[in-house]
Amino acid sequence: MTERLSFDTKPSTAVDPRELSIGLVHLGLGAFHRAHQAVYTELAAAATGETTWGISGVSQRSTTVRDQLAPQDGLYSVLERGLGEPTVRVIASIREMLVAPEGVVERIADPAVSVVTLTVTEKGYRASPDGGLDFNDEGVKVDLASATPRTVVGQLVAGLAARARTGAGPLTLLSCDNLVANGAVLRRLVHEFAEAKPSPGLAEQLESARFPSSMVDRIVPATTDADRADAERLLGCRDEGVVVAEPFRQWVIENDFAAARPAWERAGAILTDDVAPWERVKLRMLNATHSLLAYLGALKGYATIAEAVRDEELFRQALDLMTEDVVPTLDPPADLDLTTYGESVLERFANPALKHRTAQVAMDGSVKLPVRLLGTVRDRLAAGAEPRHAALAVAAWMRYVSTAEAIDDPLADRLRAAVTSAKAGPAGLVDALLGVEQVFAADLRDDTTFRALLTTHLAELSR
Ligand code: NAI
Ligand code: CS2
Repeated sequence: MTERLSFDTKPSTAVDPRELSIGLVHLGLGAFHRAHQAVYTELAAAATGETTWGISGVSQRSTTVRDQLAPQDGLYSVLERGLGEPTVRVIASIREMLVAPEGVVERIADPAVSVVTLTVTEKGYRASPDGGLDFNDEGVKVDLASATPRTVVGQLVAGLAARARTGAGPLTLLSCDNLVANGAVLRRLVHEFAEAKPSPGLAEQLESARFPSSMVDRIVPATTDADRADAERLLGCRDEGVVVAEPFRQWVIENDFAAARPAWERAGAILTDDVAPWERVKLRMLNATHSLLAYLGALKGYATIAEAVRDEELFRQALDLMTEDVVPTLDPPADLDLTTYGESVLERFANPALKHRTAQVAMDGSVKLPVRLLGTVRDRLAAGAEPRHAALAVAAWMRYVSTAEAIDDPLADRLRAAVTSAKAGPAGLVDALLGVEQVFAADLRDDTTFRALLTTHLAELSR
């Protein structure tokens, strides 16, 4: 039996985990956090010598990650897969693993904690289509009446209320999810929940809280057994918590904090007053193209993004989406060349070592499409142009959900019902899915140009 990664295996880490105290809480202890923010936090601590930025990581829905890391003293590795041989780095910045709701509110209320970061997936925010809190969400309804919140927004508000009671000081809540204006989204949801569940001092606590936006980028596929085997070979011991990532990483953070934070810029993060240009480029150029390749690739039988982008027709369609539909809607940060950026995105997608599954990128389309594709559609229609390539990506999603055996999506039942009730033919299916109001607001549902583009593409895809 191979020895497990732990303090006893004396791995070399950038910081000494035994010296770290907890100063951060992360909600959504998934693969991406471990390959991105936790890495930046560790490298920043190594650069500054600060020992107060240990992370309390919170899993929201399962004990898996805690079960993986607890026997390893919280240690895990990042298996970096680029064009050469894979490399592995052990990360020590996660010093506590919680499983919600146990201990979460108490840790958020800890006066030593000054920042909460989140990667709880787009669906974890329980927002309604207009961006407000979905008060019809079962979890939200329960939490408004419960002393033990199980939703992310409920946990955050309970933590803020506890800080108000104990005078634990101001808090920064930093979303690291792929959402447009993720800081403003989170701020609105937290405020609306707090207004519906007031408590003494909470309003003042909220006034002192900050909700900076951030753009995050690193391709982190779900870990496989083959990844664990490679990590074991490179580490010389077993790491059940290994995460896989490409070499590229980027983090652009709005410089708006309520109190102290790790010196993430010392690890290469960019602190700026305006994240929006960075975020718009990334969500519309990278994530939209990712979705196009995921749906068209899956429909053509490709299991991975790398296989899909090596298909000449799909490569062309990805390039056309970026250059013809997306670029005209962008106002990029100074000195960011969009042609070079687009080429780099396709090169990253083509990395054969990552084995990023089309099915993983294709999941949760009902919450991803509005974020990464429908803004481009709206902007091009408003400019009097036909968003042919963005419409192709949406049509491919429609074909995908109407032919998939199982739909991995928070709206799976609603989508299945729409598909089942659709009138015959491409136009019938387009109308049925355009009628899913959580995805398509009335302006797009009723747009004849968009509907015609979708119908033409869907007819082609259905041949
Ligand atoms: P993951 O599946 O490894 O982790 C997802 C985390 O979100 C888990 O901790 C899970 O408990 C939590 N979660 C899921 N549904 C939830 C819900 N309804 N309420 C509360 N918590 C919920 O996924 P991964 O790879 O860590 O990605 C998470 C998010 O990070 C993505 O959705 C995206 O927003 C962002 N991201 C991911 C990248 C990647 O390549 N994986 C890259 C850039 C951003
Ligand atoms: C992907 C993203 O799963 C998906 O939807 O498009 O997780 C993508 O890998 C990241 O945003 C890259 O930074």
